[in-house]
Amino acid sequence: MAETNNDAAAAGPSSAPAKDKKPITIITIGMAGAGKSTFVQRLNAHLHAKEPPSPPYILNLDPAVTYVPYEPNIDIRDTVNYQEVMKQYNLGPNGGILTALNLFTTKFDQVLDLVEQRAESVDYVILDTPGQIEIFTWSASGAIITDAIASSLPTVVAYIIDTPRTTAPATFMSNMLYACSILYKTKLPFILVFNKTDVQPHDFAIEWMDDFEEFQAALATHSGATDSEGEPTYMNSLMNSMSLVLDEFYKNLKAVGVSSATGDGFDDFLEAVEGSREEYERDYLPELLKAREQREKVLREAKDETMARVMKDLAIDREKNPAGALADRWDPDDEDEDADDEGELNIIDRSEEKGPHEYIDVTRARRHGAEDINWPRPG
Ligand SMILES: Nc1nc2c(ncn2[C@@H]2O[C@H](COP(=O)(O)OP(=O)(O)OP(=O)(O)O)[C@@H](O)[C@H]2O)c(=O)[nH]1
Ligand SMILES: [Mg+2]
Repeated sequence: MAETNNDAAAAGPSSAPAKDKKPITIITIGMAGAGKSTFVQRLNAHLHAKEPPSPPYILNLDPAVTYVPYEPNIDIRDTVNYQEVMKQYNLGPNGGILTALNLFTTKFDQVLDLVEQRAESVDYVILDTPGQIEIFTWSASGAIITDAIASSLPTVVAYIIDTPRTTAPATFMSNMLYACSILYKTKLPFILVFNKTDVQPHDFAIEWMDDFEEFQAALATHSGATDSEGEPTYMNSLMNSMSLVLDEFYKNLKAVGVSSATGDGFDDFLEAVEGSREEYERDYLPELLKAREQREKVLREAKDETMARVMKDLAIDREKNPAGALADRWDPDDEDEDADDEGELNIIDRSEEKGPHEYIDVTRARRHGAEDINWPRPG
């Protein structure tokens, strides 16, 4: 059953008291099948059931999904037809999703306008991203969407993890490394959401994150930890060392366990989101403003420097050759017929070169009509 999120209920002025806080954006990211869409559905239901209800504003950014278990306020599928994009651009499924997302991103200013119009009446804006994680996390459009939204509203990344599928130490580590790469790429507040806790409780993960020795112990007992001579395998030593590095990364994160199936843990998740708002305002926002100011300063300086260099060059020229400077005036009467040819780039378009059958037949060339030469034939 789709959760209803109709416009009248969502964000109506009566549904939420006047508030001074901006809404917070939750970007759900996670491996294919981790439960992102189910998570968004459950979060939507949870927020509707709150006292007072707080219906969120939901964006579906997955162009290839056939069914979403909630009713999004903005759906990428209304703007781009992914099947058509595949056909038109001759693409496979991933290229199709990526191109559809790129096309949608070109209209993202309109999306932001719509979101900003609701800023007074909603507390949460939720983004559901495409199934293939890298399409969002490693594409220009994913970065543009993330930056655009994060520079206008407090934003947090909810990294959804398929807990039952991450119980093996090596899988756990690769999932955490992926999370780490997204954290460093977006620099946004980050919540690790261990989903599907109804199937597999997430305490093992919390233990491994709190104490790297626990993780190393799990690693040592896992099959394939030692080679035939009883020495730790190369992979095992590598993971051992990496667990020390990740220890630092875990300290900057919040981790919660939820079940999108039963609704367990969603209050904890919302609490972590509130903490992330503070983190955004404390860490991200000042950096964002600083980066913006820096960018403007660099542009201003580059412009001033270029102008100064041009003026200096001009002054040197005039000093060296005062007469030249006087003569160096543009005179419209002095225009040369051939002047246009000077400085012209001679780029050759090889596709326009003549083919063998198009060469002039010199045996038929005539300098004037009366000329009649008999070209001797060889032999
Ligand atoms: N038991 C259990 N199953 C879940 C939970 N969350 C999601 N699932 C199941 O996991 C599968 C994938 O869920 P989706 O929500 O489609 O996952 P997704 O990450 O959006 O998937 P893609 O967008 O296709 O990558 C579905 O069969 C869900 O029913 C949960 O908390 N518990
Ligand atoms: Mg999905």
